[in-house]
Amino acid sequence: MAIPNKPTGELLAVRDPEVEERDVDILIVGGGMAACGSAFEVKKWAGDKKILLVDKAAMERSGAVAQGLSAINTYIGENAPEDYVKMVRNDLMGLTRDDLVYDLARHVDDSVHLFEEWGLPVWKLDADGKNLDGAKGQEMGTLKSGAKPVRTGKWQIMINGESYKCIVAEAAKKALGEDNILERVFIVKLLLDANKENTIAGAIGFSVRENKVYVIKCKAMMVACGGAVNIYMPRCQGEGKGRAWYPVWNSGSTYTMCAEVGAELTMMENRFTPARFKDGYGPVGAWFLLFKAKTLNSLGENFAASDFAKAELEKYAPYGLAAVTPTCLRNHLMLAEMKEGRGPIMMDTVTALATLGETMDKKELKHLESEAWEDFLDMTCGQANLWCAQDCEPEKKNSEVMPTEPYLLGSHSGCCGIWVSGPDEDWVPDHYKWGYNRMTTVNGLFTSGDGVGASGHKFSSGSHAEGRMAIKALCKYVRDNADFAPTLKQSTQELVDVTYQPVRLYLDNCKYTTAEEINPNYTKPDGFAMRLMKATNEYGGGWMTYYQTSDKALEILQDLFNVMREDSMKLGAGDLHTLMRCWEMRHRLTTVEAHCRHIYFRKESRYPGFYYKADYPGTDDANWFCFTNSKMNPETGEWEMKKVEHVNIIPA
Ligand code: SFD
Ligand code: AMP
Repeated sequence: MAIPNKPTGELLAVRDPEVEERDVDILIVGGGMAACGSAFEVKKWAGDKKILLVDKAAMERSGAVAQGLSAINTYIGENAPEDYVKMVRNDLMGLTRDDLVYDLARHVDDSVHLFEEWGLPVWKLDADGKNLDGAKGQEMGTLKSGAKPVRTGKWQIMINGESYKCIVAEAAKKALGEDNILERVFIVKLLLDANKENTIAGAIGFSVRENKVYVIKCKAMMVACGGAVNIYMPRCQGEGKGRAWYPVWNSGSTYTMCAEVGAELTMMENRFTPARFKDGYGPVGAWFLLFKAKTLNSLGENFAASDFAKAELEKYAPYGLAAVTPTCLRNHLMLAEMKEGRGPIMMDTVTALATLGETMDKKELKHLESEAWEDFLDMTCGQANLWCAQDCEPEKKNSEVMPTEPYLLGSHSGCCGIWVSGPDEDWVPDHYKWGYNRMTTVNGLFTSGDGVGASGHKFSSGSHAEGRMAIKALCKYVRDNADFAPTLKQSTQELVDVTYQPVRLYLDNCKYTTAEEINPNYTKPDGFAMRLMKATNEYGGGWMTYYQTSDKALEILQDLFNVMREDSMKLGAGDLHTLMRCWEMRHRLTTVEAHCRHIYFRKESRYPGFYYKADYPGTDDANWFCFTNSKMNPETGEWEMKKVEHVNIIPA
């Protein structure tokens, strides 16, 4: 249960928090799309096992779908799962795990059907092929009963999704039971077992609503804390600070916490640098696919169709020119125009709406215009605010699009994450599977959604489905290891000391200065965030250098990371939200360090448009058509990197 907001403002932290110890069989960390999938599914397979879900926020509006969404980007429907596998692989420059992607494709639609059953309005086509949204769409019947969705692209369907997350969370909570859920509790570390090597045994966290630390023992765990945001300097500073495309509250906890207990990471060099409406971060998919808009350079040219663009694509496209250009290469074309001096790049909303309007009456045209607004109001309302503030009516004025700062994620158009077992089936290569679907290389530790690496394009629906698949395998693991009794290595007091270390440091020193944020003995997370993001932006291929870096720049960055790691132990917190921000910064630091270590290791530029290595321009299939995996030693903190063979299970 969430503890409600207090009207008294921020709660000051105390030196010695209350401690609550929990002993459960199954722990779900996170409350987003994947974790809601797990929560919905778990009781079917867990029997009488004790289950606990812990979310740092309130599930109703937590994670990436907090503001809602206006499309479900993965619905297989009439398509073949094999084609979905090929699309994902092509979009991610050839290197994805076909087993994971295929497995997702064969399950994802069931989640979409459930969303509709729970009340999510899905747009439908009427008998004349016209789009019906809202209640009118619902009157056409459900997808499961054969009604046709409004497809934008081959895989995407339109929804009225402002309340998408509320709907999905309600079902998850009902299935799991409120008593088995802790909200507003931030997990800081996972814990290994004292007796059984490389085996998960628990986690620690703290409440952001009361001075309380939770020490949780478990036999198995599913961690799905989303991707990583604010690891690179956002383009918006002062005036727009706090605005980002992906959810600002997802701080790399998935990757850092799993890496710290020794889980192998994969493809951490991959990032998503999305093209978005400038400053408001409005997504572009609906404009390209639903409204059939084109982007224009400053000369008014549809540059993506030029000979220059074709030549650039031929240089990099992994399987030759495909029906859909890989996302990074679409960015590459835009960046190439900008570097040639032909920016800014504009989304031609005016022509798109006028063209669609040619076959519409006045009422239909008005509806079309309101759909353009609703696309943002349903999922990125800041962009609609910006249009108002800038006096922009999209039918009269075009809007600028721009590649944003980089994000790390494994569920959208990116594929960084954790190396997991695929399904235990005979068509899956041996080095892709070790018994339990979606289990990491740590026994009993599972992940899904943004956590699973080397796949991608799962989006909201696929993350939910993957959470369901992972928890089913997890339940089997718990049954197969019924006699395992988790034992923590550290005492409860040691764990509390670790969690509240920033509070103790603050309380010991805050009286020394008059301004509490300036102190020789501690630093605050705000300043630390600026320092981290300045370093990654300048040396790690941020927007400042047009996403370009080099081994030399990355070596400088690694030195900066080393000093920041020492200084991260000097983060101080006088209240509970600052304590959370301290831990978020520690998680961000390790995650973005892993990202940069991987870019350093891979001696090529696999994802032009997402990042470039100036010293290794272009792709080098002969040496690098493989996965790159890394592992942090949980005792020493040292990293090891290796190449892992890639297999095309489904032929190109
Ligand atoms: O327009 C801790 N996404 C889209 N998906 C679609 O299907 N259609 C779209 O239209 C999509 N678009 C889009 C999308 C996201 C965003 C932000 C925008 C637009 C503006 C992507 C999906 O939303 C995304 O793929 C899934 O949500 C990923 O699911 P998951 O479960 O991997 O992550 P989550 O939902 O963000 O949840 C994370 C949870 O973890 C919690 N958490 N809890 C405890 N301790 C910690 N340390 C924690 N750290 C995090 C969070 O609170 C949250 O509950 S469009 O761009 O294409
Ligand atoms: P976005 O709004 O950019 O997050 O994209 C939403 C969906 O549309 C994702 O499935 C993208 O892969 C897809 N998409 C976005 N832009 C294009 C495009 N120009 N061509 C094809 N697919 C696209």
